[in-house]
Amino acid sequence: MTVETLIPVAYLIAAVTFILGLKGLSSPTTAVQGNRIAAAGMLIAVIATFFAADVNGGVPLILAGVAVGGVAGFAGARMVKMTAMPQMVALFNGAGGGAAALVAILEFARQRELGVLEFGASLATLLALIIGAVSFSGSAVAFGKLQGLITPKAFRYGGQQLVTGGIAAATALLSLVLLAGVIGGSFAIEPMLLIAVITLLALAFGVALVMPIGGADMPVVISLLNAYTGLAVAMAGFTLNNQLLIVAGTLVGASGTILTRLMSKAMNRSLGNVLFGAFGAVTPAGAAGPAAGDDGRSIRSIGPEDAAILLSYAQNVIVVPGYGLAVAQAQHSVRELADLLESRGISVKYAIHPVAGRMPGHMNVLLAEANVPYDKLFDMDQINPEFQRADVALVIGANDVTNPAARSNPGSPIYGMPILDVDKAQNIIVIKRSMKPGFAGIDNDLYLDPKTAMLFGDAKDAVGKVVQELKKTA
Ligand code: TAP
Repeated sequence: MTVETLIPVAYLIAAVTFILGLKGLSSPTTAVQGNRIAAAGMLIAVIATFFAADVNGGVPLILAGVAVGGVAGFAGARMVKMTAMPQMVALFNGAGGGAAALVAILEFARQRELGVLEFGASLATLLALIIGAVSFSGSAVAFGKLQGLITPKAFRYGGQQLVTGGIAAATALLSLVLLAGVIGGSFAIEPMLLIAVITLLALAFGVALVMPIGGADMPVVISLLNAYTGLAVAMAGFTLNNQLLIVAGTLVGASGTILTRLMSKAMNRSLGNVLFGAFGAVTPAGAAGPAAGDDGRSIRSIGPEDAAILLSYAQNVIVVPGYGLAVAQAQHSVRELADLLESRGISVKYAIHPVAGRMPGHMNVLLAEANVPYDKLFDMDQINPEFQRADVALVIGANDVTNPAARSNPGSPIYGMPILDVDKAQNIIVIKRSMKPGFAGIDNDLYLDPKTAMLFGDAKDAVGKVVQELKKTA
């Protein structure tokens, strides 16, 4: 028995750990463990690959690549702010797609040189190349939009769909020409030239696909591109005859697809609407209701002292965290506030909207960081019936996910998106810095509700002041 015969066994173990890891990631209580299991599996897979016969001479180069990539990935992951995580995921994801495309190009060139090109493998190689290149350039645009390097607004022009469709059609046509050459054994056009043009077209298609999508939809797009990368990697697995790549790529493709569907569903949108619709592209002033004061209603602003009094008279408080809580890093102050209220016999629960923040599970991760017990976190469906019994709904840096226009205004871009029924609470305190809209760019009628009191300020600072005021009343 040679070491090489053990490689499939190592790959099998790795594949099992990936599945167990994914299972672990499905709950906050087991997520860290799931991540570790999958990472251990990946280590096994990487080590096993070094013993593959065809890696022979390349070990020093691979080690150099691992060192450069490892250091960059490690430093990036340590330095990135939680709020910039979607960009980071886009970047890593794009790198995966790009890698699959490069493998495809090199493998096609190698097989051609050896004269062993055949239809099945070439088809897989082409798919890895095209999907990988689309994912690479699409992810780069998504990164640029979220990082503010290019406009986060939807970029549109007349005849856009025709141009995008033309790029797709040209890619498909040249791919057919290439495959016909593989089948016939002779090429009308130099195949590596065809590969180069197909690569450029696929890169252009990725750009054309993501540019018309508004910033608010970017997390969904990143999840979709993630699924593409998985598919590209699986195809590269067929090309290289590597079972682990096929399994890992398929897992990424499937989980990315499921996540994309879940996110679209939470926003009550079809994937087609995300990709070709207008959400995040339009910011019609007042589309979600009158601007402050338009119809005689006015904003009621309070200070930390009033907020503390309101909270101290409550029996049931529901905290509604949103993106602003993440920006302010207010999770520890919120925990302190909740502890204080609970020590006085007040019930505190957290309402978690599936797309609160900027990435799936954003609020869960933040609150877990402050050791908020998981059993105090409630999904939208669980908590919504409880709002009418809540004495105070304390909205901290959340906006779109509380906007009643989603229920009542068919003209609103977020109409139909399920929201947290904050407006049903007896009293509402909203902590945010200004009257500026959230990510969807629309006004929030909740702020004009007579039951709503606005506590303007940075979330961490404002919650800290409320805690101080509460302590005075002890
Ligand atoms: P948003 O609607 O984006 O609102 C966040 C609010 O936080 C803003 O109105 C902002 O108002 C406030 N804020 C910002 N910095 C703050 C600070 N330092 N202190 C206090 N407040 C601060 O957030 P949301 O309610 O969480 O909704 C998430 C949005 O992202 C939705 O539109 C959702 O569809 C979209 N989205 C999310 C996801 C995922 S997976 N989470 C995916 C796709 C899309 P001020 O500027 O006035 O402070």
